[in-house]
Amino acid sequence: MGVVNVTPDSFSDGGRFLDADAAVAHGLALVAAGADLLDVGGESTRPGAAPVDAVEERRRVLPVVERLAATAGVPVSIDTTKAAVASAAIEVGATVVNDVAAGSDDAMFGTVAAAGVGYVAMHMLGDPRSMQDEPRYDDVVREVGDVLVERLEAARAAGIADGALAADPGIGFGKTVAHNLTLLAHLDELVACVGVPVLVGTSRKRFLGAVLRDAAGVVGEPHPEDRDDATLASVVWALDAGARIVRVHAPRSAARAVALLAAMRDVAA
Ligand code: PMM
Repeated sequence: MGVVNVTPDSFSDGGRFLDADAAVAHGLALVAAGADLLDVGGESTRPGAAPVDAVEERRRVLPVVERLAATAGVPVSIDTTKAAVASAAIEVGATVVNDVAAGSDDAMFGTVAAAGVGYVAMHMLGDPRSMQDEPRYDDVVREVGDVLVERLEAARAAGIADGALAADPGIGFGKTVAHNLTLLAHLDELVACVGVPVLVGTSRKRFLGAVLRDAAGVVGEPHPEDRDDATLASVVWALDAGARIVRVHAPRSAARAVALLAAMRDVAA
């Protein structure tokens, strides 16, 4: 899954693709680099980010979703927590809703069920304004798994087909560096627990910078765009643990890792 952020303030690429033409060109470049799915978002979820209203979010994303859905040749997902934005994006061609709030908008599950599109439920502790204020868990793997199972059950009860669902532990969303590493270390358990395809988004995130800060040959914390090699290591780990979708800013190396793992699995089978 390649990331197309149409936002002024995303942590890694904020402001670069705010113009629709630039966002569409970027989406097409991600497909050329190997993305099988494009995720278009119009509201930054970086820690402390200010919320965006539905009118502004639709203004940002709809032209991009419409043009990519018509021309990219891969499915387009809409990264939104708002049913009104999801519904408008579906009308112009989105076939997956990527919801980092996992149905906190009461109308979300009904909207997705009525449209018959795919749905990703992601775990977040709190909301982007407060999620990094000392997040606490007794057992992060079990608690994230329990919330996801409950959200998936609610989604099914609202009429979303089982085959349309995916789940995501929400790396960086209300988690410390240790929580993120623990979730990845035990990702195989989460995969077994949720029973639907798992999506993982580690790309360029701060926990990678925090780990690299102390690593050999690195001076200081690398900037987001200098975290792609660490992203690749986490992507390979996640895929090997059973993740089915990886959400990345630079899909070329991830697509090659997918191909290599598939070849090795064929031989191992
Ligand atoms: N991360 C971000 C945004 N949306 N969606 C899912 N399902 N999983 C994620 O980990 C995720 C997401 C934040 O990254 P960005 O600001 O670079 O898009």
